[in-house]
Amino acid sequence: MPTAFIGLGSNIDAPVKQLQRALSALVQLPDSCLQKVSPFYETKPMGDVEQPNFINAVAQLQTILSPFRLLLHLQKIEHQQGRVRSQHWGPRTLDLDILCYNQLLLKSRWLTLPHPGLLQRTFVLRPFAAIAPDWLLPNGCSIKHSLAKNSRSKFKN
Ligand code: ROI
Repeated sequence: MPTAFIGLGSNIDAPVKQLQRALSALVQLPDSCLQKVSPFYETKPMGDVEQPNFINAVAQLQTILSPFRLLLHLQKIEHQQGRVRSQHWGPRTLDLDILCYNQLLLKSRWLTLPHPGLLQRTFVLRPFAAIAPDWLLPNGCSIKHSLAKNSRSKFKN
């Protein structure tokens, strides 16, 4: 079965509860099995918008849903938890991103895999490394190595 990693983030309306509720929804996804969940991390907001700190985590899922089916399910969960797409890079009740789907490289209008911001975002790499340090990205680099490189980089969040 393919393995997918999902990034979770929230910074309004009780963020920890939002992530817990999202994880219950992930448990109930069809044709899928939630395998691991990272600790929750409080992180400084990336971007120039003044807003509350985020709670971020990463979940590992085994699934036979295609990446696009999985994306539709995640969007439904975001919607059920009150996500409205308002301000660009502004606060959000729940963000669910597919970070990786096996070693798949994909560029489409709806979905880019791995997630295009993955290597720049410490708030994603740190929880990812907590559950799957040796996971290999399509570029051949492990998550723990990517995190180490990110920590040395000036262009990070
Ligand atoms: N910043 C942090 N720390 N965590 C996020 O999940 C997050 N998500 C976003 C923006 C607003 C870009 N900043 C973030 O969408």
